[in-house]
Amino acid sequence: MSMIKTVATTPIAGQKPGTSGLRKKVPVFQAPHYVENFVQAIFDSLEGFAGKTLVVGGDGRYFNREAIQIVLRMAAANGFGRVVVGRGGILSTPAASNLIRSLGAFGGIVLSASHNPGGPDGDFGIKYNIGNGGPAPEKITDAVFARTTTIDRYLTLATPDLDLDRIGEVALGGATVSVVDPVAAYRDLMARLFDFDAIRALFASGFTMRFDAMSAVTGPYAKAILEGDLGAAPGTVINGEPLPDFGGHHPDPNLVHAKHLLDLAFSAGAPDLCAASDGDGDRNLIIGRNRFVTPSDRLALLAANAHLAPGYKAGLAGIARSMPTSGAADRVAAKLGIGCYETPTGWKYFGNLLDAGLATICGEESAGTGSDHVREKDGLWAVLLWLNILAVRRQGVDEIVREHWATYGRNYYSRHDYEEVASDGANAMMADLRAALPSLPGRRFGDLVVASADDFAYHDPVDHSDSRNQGLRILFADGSRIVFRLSGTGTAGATIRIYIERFEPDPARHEQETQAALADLVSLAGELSAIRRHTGRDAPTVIT
Ligand code: VG1
Ligand code: CO
Repeated sequence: MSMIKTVATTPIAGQKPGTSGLRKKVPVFQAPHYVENFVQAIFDSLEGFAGKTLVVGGDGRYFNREAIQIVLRMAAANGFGRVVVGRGGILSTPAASNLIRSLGAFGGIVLSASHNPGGPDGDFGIKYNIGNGGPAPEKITDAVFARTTTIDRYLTLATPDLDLDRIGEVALGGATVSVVDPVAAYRDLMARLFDFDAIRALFASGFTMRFDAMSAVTGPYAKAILEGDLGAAPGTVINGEPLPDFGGHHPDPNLVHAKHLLDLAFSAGAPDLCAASDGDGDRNLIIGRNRFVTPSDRLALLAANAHLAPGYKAGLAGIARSMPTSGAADRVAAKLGIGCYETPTGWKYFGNLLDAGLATICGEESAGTGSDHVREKDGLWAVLLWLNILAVRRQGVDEIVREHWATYGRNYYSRHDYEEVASDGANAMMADLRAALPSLPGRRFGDLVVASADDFAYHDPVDHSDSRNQGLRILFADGSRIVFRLSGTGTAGATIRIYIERFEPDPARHEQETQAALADLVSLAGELSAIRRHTGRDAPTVIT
């Protein structure tokens, strides 16, 4: 048995987990002791894992393999009994969540910066997930951060790198490392949730699809399930090999970075469905022929139709959405007579609601949708649920969306991001706006009258914890909203997100162009925040 090494270290600044773990540029993680400090801070913040199992895997981005070797040695040195790692160091975020749950593991470490670009100058990230398979709650991330500021040593082993490409078990110090097929357990889970026979019949009837894995982690999963199990034509999955730099692309399945799919979906001879997922496999993009479906509408549509899939045939216990996500899902919950929960941004806030059986389906406007099958959002799951619904309803995406709007009304929705602005300007803008909130209710701007304005705070109904300062909301009398938030996942400067929503009940007015439908709210958002003055920017960098 190899000797455990205790290495002296000193705190390194800036190891503060954000919305979804710690995210920084790759060179930051490559600095001496940086990864080790953060991983030891995680282990020092946990209790009772001696002899237990840890799941480890990542999205295959640059530095994934190096970081995993560090984590494996440290997990063994810190006393975990078993470490389960995906072959090649690969595990999509939802597959990691599933493995933690199905193995009854103590927790897991997921190496990913999600939809952020990869490569030597790209981003990297480390996230800790707890035994329910979900992201660590604030209580733990706060403890981890506190520990990074006092840490003075970490534990590791003096052992050579392990071969991560061969499935099997190998001893590492006092622990056993199991290298497992990253796809198998996830594929079995999907087969239990969805009617694979019905989806196979859909493809056999001539249904066509394009799934872009964006050279990121979902390639192996999508090929095995869509082309393998479900009989989609070879070539349905494009960019299906995970690459360390995602082929130089930005693995974010939005209208900017997946514009080629939008163009395809609106071209002559478009496939019936265009879909994509992000770097770590937890986001989804859904575009029907001539119909883009907004992420907020995706949540509402899946919630309204989930009962058509075997895994949800008993109906939903409730629906949860992040605060900035549109209210489209609330209308579905109201019609179904089930609970509806509004949480801060970030998947970690859904965990308690799912564990307590209060919610079955959750979603965020940032293109994450998921259910109680794991404790992360799940890109391929969302695509498969769409396929199951399409297989049962035998209607096109566009027709289903229009029927939905006719039934519930349409929530016009858009997010405007101002990326990499100077932090001082962004903070000053938010501070000014926060100070102005109490003066807004009752004020009239054209047709818009402010009903209320606040800084969103969340009281968790399960563990009774409180989270404050989760976004500035301005709510109007007609149900429209403007929300301002600073991103917690960026790695350079600050990113301001402005979320704009307007509800339109009249079916005769459901075919407006989105930005046109929201124009008055967009200009009011600019006016109230003085964003030009604070950031020097004339326009957002990304509109989704
Ligand atoms: C963004 C999204 C948020 C999402 C988070 C992680 O956070 O807005 O909805 O949960 O990314 O997504 P922020 O703080 O930058 O707005 V992923 O695909 O990284 O796991
Ligand atoms: Co992601």
